[in-house]
Amino acid sequence: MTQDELKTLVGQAALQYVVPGEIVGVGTGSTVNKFIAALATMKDRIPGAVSSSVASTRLLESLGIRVFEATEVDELAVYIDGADEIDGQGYMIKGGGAALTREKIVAAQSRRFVCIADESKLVQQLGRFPVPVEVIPMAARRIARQFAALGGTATLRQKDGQPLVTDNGQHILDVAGLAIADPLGFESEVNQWPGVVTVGVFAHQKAAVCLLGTASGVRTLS
Ligand code: ABF
Repeated sequence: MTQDELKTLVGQAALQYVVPGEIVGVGTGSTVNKFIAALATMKDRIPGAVSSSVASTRLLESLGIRVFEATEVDELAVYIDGADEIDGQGYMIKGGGAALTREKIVAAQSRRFVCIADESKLVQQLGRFPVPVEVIPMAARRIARQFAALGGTATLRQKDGQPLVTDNGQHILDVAGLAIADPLGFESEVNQWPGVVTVGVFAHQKAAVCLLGTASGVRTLS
């Protein structure tokens, strides 16, 4: 099976976690796009979705799925999103799609995080994928030096020759060279650095379930 077919497989498998009658939290990325396409087949059984990005909102609405603001909803039963890396405990690196801040907010609002990914995303230890960190621009250089002290190399993410600007008007550092042995501790520490908006390690908001697309079908890690 191609990677695209594996994404379709887990996107469809995630439908079983959607609670009829309840608003569903929806993430961002190419795997989630497959889930959104599958979700359209049951759109009459849910009131709608809370979305983590402008891109997902557009796709949801184009398929006739109503999108609610996060502020209109108290709690979500489930949040379904992809990852750049996930380990056997459900800890993840996210943010390759630049939507990490809203993703973490919607994840925190949800009782259950269901991660959907192809098997290439499963790792023993987080850190091979550069960790995205959304930062306030005026703090970016100092934060890069703080990562250097931890052995990481931070690069300001660019788009069309300019620093990428997130949906929240901030910048992103991609930090390579970190071997993250303690995801909870790492997330807590970096969260305290002034100017950090969101660190792309999701340990406090880890996945309760991961649907992993493999050549032999969907493997469920929980
Ligand atoms: C989002 O999309 C991100 O947090 C992660 O960066 C990315 C995964 O994208 P894809 O499914 O396209 O690999 O979930």
